Amino acid sequence: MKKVMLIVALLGLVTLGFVVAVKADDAPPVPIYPAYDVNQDGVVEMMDFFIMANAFGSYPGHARWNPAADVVADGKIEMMDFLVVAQHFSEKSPIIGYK
Ligand SMILES: [Ca+2]
Repeated sequence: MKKVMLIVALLGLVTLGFVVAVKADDAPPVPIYPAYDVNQDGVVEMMDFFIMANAFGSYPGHARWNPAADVVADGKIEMMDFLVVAQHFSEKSPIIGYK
């Protein structure tokens, strides 16, 4: 009887180890922030403006095009994108979903 209990206990540990190993491989969910948090880091700050400035005046296919900087999603990086980011400057971004 002790052998059976030992085998059951070992099988349980192996199963538990397998479950823990599978869970450890799961990547944590990545939060999604509003488009005005251009670099998606949870806060609207100067780095978002730097990214937008680098893409300013661009459009899809342009060498400096960065879709993340197209905050208003109209296919061009212009002042309106900056104005939206400016409206939220220094705010913490709310999480709107997960990848
Ligand atoms: Ca940011």
